[in-house]
Amino acid sequence: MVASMAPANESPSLDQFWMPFTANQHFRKDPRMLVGAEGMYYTADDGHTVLDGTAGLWCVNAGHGRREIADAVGEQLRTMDFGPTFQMGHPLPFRLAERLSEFLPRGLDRVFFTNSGSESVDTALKIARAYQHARGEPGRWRLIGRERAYHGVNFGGISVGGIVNNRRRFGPLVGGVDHLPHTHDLERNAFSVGLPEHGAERADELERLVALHGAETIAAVIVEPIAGSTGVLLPPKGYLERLRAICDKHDILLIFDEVITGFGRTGDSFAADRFGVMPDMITMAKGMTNGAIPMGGVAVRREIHDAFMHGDARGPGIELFHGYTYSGHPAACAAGLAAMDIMEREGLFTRGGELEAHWGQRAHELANAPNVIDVRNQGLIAAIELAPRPGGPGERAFEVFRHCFDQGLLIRVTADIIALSPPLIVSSEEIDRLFSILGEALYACGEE
Ligand code: PXG
Repeated sequence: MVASMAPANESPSLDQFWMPFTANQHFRKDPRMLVGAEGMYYTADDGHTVLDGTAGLWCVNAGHGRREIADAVGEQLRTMDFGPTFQMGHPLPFRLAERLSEFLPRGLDRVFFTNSGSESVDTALKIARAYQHARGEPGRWRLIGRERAYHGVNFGGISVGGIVNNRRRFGPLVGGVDHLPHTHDLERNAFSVGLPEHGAERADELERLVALHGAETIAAVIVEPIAGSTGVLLPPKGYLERLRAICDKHDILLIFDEVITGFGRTGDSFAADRFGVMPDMITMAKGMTNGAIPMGGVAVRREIHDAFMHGDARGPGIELFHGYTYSGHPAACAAGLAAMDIMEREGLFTRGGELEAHWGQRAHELANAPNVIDVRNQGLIAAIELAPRPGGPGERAFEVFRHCFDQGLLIRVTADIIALSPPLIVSSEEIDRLFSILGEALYACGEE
């Protein structure tokens, strides 16, 4: 027998898999393994159940183990496992794009498929630059991102992103990029319920960048409506509106990265709807297939798409030289279609809004727990920010994470910020349970 063919129930070697965004050496000494998932719960390898406070990694919005998705994927793989989408077609991506357009903001109904959020971001940035060429403004190539932004890990995404660790060892990055300041302001906005009051004026920094670089050199601005990965940074009231107005004034495209905020997370289908601000493109992934099969996409305003569609429709000339082998993969599309059916049927696009008051109240009850310096919430998202331990940033939150896991709750931590984003099927009782375990953990880890 080949050595690697160990029986499935035997613990695997931890040596070969290079884990993403993980302290690999630390993990090997203290592994945390999940082996099953159903509804709101994971099962760990020692058999204990873990309430999923993070919808996996912000992706399992309709809860785990949805049979409908598994069946649709299985059936599709048996019918046609793979079909090319380069100069060929199969019905599923057409069907899924049409279905998505029912939930996307009006007018953003042309969809390019990718396999992840990172690919969606790089695709959107490329479409932005190519669009400026297509409409006769090739000088507009500059891309504006924002500090503390996460736009995935590909070169375009880390270039417009604003997380120093994601950038510092990978240079040189994509050229022609500048950044807006982030909007996180604990001095003025700590413990805001819902969107913070102060900071809309930070959008005016875009005017400064326009003055510095010239509007005629700027293709697009990309922001997360709510920055998720860097710890749930909410847009101050009026901020996104102002950004939209400045982009309009200078004819600059506005891209919302909705990889996290899409598919019901904020209490509406997309944050664009929740906040009533329409971007020109939306990047998406994660909840699109309920996390079951990797898939992403870029929704594009129709006029942007149409700007590429000139020329001779009878010829085989390619309008956009971009695409992935798996753009519109049949199994991913089948998962996406089934996920959209579930989301619609169970009212999950708006459930986050219905639960927001209870959710927010429970989150804010932790305001007085040890070391808590901020609590913030929106839709079914919350963050509890802790004061870093002097000399040991990130340690406190990681201890809380470890404690919660042992007590049967999965949370996400980034530096000393705890981020919460449960599946949208969560019940009121499960919300109470989640915050009760977290509260106990904050007290248990807060005694020093
Ligand atoms: N854009 C945004 C806004 C994201 O949040 C990506 C792009 C990249 O997606 P892919 O599919 O390439 O990973 C993301 C991903 C966390 C966490 O715990 C967040 C993400 C991924 C993993 C963990 O906050 N966001």
